[in-house]
Amino acid sequence: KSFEAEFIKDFENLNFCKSTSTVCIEGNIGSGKSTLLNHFANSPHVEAIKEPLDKWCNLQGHNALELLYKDMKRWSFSFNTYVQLTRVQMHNFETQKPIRMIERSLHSTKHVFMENNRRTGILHEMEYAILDNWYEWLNETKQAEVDLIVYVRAPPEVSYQRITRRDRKEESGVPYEYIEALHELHEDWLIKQKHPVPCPVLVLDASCGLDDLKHLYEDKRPEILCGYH
Ligand code: DGT
Repeated sequence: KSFEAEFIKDFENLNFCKSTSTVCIEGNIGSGKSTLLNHFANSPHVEAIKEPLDKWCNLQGHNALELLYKDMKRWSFSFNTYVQLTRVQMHNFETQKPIRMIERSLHSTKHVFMENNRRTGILHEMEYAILDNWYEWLNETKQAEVDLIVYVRAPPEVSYQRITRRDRKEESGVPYEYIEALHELHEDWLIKQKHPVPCPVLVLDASCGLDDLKHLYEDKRPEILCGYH
């Protein structure tokens, strides 16, 4: 009998795991994604998984993010290769909670960052092809599944102002034109849907101040948490 009870418990746990939804938070650099993640991080329903900036800034003693911005042409391929690995780890982070909330996804690495670097010639065609082959295979083998995208949408001027204000040392040389280009790529992907969008998109207007942002996130709690609140 106890075996039976254990079996039922395991089965319920299995179903519980399977019913975890992945919500990914997309938006430009400095748009307010971390504020959203922090806002919901304490909810009992949410496993909040931030971008592993610490790993990107200390990869066996190397600051990959800093190297990227110092010389994109030299480092974009290696940086994006490593980012792809850490993204897949985020998508597949095991949790018993019903919502796995992740900051960005494998899909924005492809449709925003890789696309930008392809267009500007920062990535060689062959480097792009290698990253793209990885992306396609990871996608086909269902290692980057997403149930909802929350697009934290801010004008590029607002994102740029926030980046300047927070003064992350690695981003000190990021030009406004880069933020503008990333904004257009988010718009092409998530609003104009010029590239495949893997799930429904909830668009949030994040052009307000940071305090108002928190109110906005609170108002949208039921949608963001797929009904759990
Ligand atoms: P937030 O909270 O909206 O201000 O977001 P951030 O700026 O903390 O986070 P995010 O994802 O926009 O970017 C952190 C840094 O990493 C930023 O300098 C851009 C860079 N980054 C993030 N993902 C990728 C990627 O897939 N490829 C490349 N090349 N860079 C990336």
